Amino acid sequence: NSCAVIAAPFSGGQPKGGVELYKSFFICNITNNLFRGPPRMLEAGLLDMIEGLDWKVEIQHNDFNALEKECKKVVDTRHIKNASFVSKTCQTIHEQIKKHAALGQMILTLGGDHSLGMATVSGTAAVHKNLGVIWVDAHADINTVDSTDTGNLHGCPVSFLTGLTGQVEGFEWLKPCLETNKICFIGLRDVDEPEKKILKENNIKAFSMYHVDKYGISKVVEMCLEYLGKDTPIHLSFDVDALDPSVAPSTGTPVRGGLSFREGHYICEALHESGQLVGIDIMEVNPALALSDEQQIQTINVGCSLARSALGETLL
Ligand code: DIR
Ligand code: MN
Ligand code: MN
Ligand code: MN
Repeated sequence: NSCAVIAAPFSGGQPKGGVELYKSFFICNITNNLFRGPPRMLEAGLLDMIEGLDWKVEIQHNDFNALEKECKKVVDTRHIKNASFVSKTCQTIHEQIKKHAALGQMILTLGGDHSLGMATVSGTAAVHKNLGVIWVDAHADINTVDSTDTGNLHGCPVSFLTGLTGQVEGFEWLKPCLETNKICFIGLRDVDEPEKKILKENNIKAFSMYHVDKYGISKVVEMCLEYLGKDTPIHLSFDVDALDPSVAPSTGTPVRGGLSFREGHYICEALHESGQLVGIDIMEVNPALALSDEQQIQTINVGCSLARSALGETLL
């Protein structure tokens, strides 16, 4: 069993810096001291933990600073922010993922903001035919370039993947790769009006927090698996803002009333157990937004433990 870890330090899909500080993932089994520790602590964290779960680990580092400077010169397409930077970054990550997935490797991408979902899902979809996606998020991230109010592309990846937004200038490399009946949402509670319309009109499977409360998380995951099909490869795209802010405070757009620590981990454990997982994203961990060291460590740790659960860590 081999796992490619794609480190994607990228924040161009939304306005808040810090989400590109992916290195925190590698120094995560931590105390305060360790977090502030020297670079040799790098890779002492999550990668070792994953190896401990019997994966052969291959790490793909990325640095988008030069690309960012280059893209700053490009004028934005209409009101869409950083379109060029987002597109070029996503194309790079897409190619990396396609390469690793083609080798039969499990893909774990550490964001970075959720505009990277364009890259991760399209990357695994290029290799795994008939891919299904479980998108765990407070938000539906399905705004089109016409419906987006903020112009932030982390609110749009699903409309790009499904082709609902149509071909966008500068994103020619990204072709629709996901049918609208091959995605399930879990955890929604902050969905824009146009997004609600898009979800309804396209009959997209979505379990909001209301449904999590109503059915319980195990039933919700079971319904997702049934809906997508028992033999379909599955990509889990987990935005940590799906978790309640008391569980994952250090993220760009926290929304109250989210998944508990266990509900979040249950999703990951159950999907691992299904044997259908081919890709995992842990997105929107932003160490820079914490109000305290404790919040920062808590959020980084929860990102790491979600990843471990999806990679097979069990409680017994
Ligand atoms: C909002 C917020 N729907 C937007 N989206 C967020 O900007 O399109 N996604 N926060 O994570
Ligand atoms: Mn998201
Ligand atoms: Mn979100
Ligand atoms: Mn987001």
